[in-house]
Amino acid sequence: FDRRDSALILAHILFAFFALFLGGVAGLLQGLVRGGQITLPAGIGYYQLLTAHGVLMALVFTTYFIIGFLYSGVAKSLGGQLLPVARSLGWIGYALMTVGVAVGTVMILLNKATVLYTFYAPMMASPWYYIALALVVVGSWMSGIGMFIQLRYWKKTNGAKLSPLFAFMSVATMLLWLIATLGVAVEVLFQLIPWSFGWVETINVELSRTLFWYFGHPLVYFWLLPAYICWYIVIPKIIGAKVFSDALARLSFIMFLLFSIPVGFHHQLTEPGISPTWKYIQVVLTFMVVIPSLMTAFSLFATFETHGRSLGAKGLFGWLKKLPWKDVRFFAPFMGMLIFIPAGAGGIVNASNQMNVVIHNTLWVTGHFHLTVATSVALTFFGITYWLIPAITGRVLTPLMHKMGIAQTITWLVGMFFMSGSMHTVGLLGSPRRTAYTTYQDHPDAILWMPYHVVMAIGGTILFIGVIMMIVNIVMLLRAPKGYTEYPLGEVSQYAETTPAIFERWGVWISVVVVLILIAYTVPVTDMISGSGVGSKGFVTW
Ligand code: HAS
Repeated sequence: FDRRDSALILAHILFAFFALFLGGVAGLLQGLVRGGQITLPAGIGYYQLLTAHGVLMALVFTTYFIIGFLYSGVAKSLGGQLLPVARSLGWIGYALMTVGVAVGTVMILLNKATVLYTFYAPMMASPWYYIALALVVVGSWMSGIGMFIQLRYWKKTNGAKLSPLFAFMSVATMLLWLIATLGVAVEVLFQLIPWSFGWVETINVELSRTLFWYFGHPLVYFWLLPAYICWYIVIPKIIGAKVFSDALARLSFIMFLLFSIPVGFHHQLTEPGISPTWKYIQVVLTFMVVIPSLMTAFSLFATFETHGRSLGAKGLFGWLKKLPWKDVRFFAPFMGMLIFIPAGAGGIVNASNQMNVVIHNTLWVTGHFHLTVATSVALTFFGITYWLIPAITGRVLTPLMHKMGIAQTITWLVGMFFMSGSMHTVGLLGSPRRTAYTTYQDHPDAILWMPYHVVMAIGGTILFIGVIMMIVNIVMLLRAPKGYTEYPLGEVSQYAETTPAIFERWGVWISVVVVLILIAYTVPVTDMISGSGVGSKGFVTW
């Protein structure tokens, strides 16, 4: 790696883990409060900590890590180093995001932005908090544009050649992010900022939630797709196999681009301000977005099985024995995959209208996203870190680091088993999410929930130990002996079909996604703006 590229990538990765540490402290404390184990000193509020935890973990850790990781793959696969303009855009993006994160965190610490990570109106934060969010979004756009420019240049110099898979996937991920963030940008710029400055007196709550979830669901795929890049391209190389199918991998990313955006209403199924017809349409599209994950599962099983059989594995699951269990680069992401099976099944429960009524706003949902983003995605990101840091800093990944990484992964899994397991269970018993410690005047139901909340706090404490272990591991990676670590990029199997050229026609896919968004949102949003929708007929809309 060019030293200037390494600096840009490392700056993103280290900032991501700094946020993980701060978010971990907030998470530990709020978990202990909710479990009734501690009371907070100095006027610090439960919801304030919950906001800090959600923002730092779900928004800051992920976004910095993803941009750093994607920049590394784009540099590696498109010419070996970044174009000066792409690198400069990366740094401009980093600076804007970091100013935004600093201002936003100060606002949360001052208790002027205690609005949780979804910042739903009519809860109001300081306008500076919303401006900070806008800076983070604009900063991330700069980095996305940097990656697009790098790919464009590569295409120009390489003619009709198929772009490298990593670059294709990175561009699809950043494109998804760009289209998705337009929704939250409109919400922040045209609704939240004017309202919080007092320039307008009222805010259309239903519209603001809709714009948020237009962004909020593709957001979860913005977290997931970089993990899929690792599963599709990096894992085959680490286990000594080939990428099962380039075409299948690209198709699944295109499907994410198409179907992850027009589905936000599945977060709003219980809201009376949207007609059932539009909810139904978006739920159908939600089930469409499950398909690329099923394709991914199929592709991964195919990779593992064909590779295992080529090494002589027998029986239905004999291939499991042929996997490199002692290699943390494999172990951590693989555990992420394994957990994604129940996590994804939980998502399908959520998306099913009748079952959503049971789980909505309960701790089940918190359990769901701690399995998806905080386990499948986070463990994959941790697994990437073990080779990425030494690869860009010219150091070796020592056998001791493999052991420490595996110990960290197991700690994480144990903590999450207790925490997310009890969240799912107590959610089904009706315990609401986003609620500080209360026994509801000793109501028998609430008393029944208490032991689960204590287990959640125990799981959260184990996870905090996992965060500390990860930070220690990073310090050790930075101090490892000088040497070489491979940047593992898999090659496509010789048996795979050739990839159709249409997969690279970005104009076609962007047009289709625009049409789908217009179909899914035009009528309900027009209703919300004009006040002629179901919400205007006497229902409360928040
Ligand atoms: Fe979700 C709520 C539906 C996936 C994150 N989700 C949330 C929230 C978050 C979140 C953060 O429909 C809370 C938002 C808030 O604060 O209110 N989700 C889904 C569906 C999927 C899904 C249908 N979610 C995710 C992912 C996330 C994430 C991924 C983060 C990264 N979710 C919902 C719904 C709600 C929701 C509703 C709203 C609930 C409410 O009412 O509030 C699907 O994409 C899932 C598809 C996944 C699969 C699994 C495929 C399995 C694979 C692994 C293969 C394993 C191998 C290893 C090969 C079908 C690819 C094998 C090894 C062996 C040894 C066997």
